[in-house]
Amino acid sequence: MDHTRLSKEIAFALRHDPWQYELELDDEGFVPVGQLLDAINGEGKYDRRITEDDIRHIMDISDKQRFELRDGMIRAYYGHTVPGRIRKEAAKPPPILYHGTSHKAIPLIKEQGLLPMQRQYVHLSADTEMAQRVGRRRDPSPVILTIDTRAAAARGVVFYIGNDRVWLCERIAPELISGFPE
Ligand code: HQG
Repeated sequence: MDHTRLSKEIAFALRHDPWQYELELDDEGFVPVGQLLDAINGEGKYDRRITEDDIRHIMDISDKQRFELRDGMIRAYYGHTVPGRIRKEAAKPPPILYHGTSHKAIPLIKEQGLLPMQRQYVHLSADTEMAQRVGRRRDPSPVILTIDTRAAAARGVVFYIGNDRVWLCERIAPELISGFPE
């Protein structure tokens, strides 16, 4: 049983293309876990039937908190590209948040600020270790930008909780970002 493949497939279904699985996300991004399992099992891609225990196992062994299981429902905590905004909980973030990105993206970020790009929200990290990890997906030696969240909030930026290490927000103007390389 390939749990990494299953985790990627569940992320794909819950973040990007629920319709392919005949699923409909509610306004917080939840679907009934039974419907998700039926859809995946219907494809017959894995060497046996997938159960809720497989999902719990993925969540236990994962390096990141990607999914939430609650009362027979499951959702992705962050990463959505589906049209129709997933409702997130606004909250007060720590004073500094981080964003790990590639050197290549820096000229445009300097000009435009951080934009959600394909996703619904800009993703920020609560600590530099997570920002490094996010940035290394795109650059072996990523740039770690820092955001003064109090200054941003004073300028009207609303922050939302993704998981315990990921925060979400709308665009961040360049003036609110520090840490650009020389
Ligand atoms: C960059 C993964 C040009 C931005 C991760 C990033 C995270 C700009 C890329 C989560 C820009 C978007 C999200 C601008 C931002 N011009 N480039 N104005 N503004 N960018 O993947 O934050 O493992 O959509 O810096 O770990 O990298 O899938 O966002 O490089 O938590 O669970 O455009 O996804 O989680 O890339 O990653 P993404 P992200 P999972």
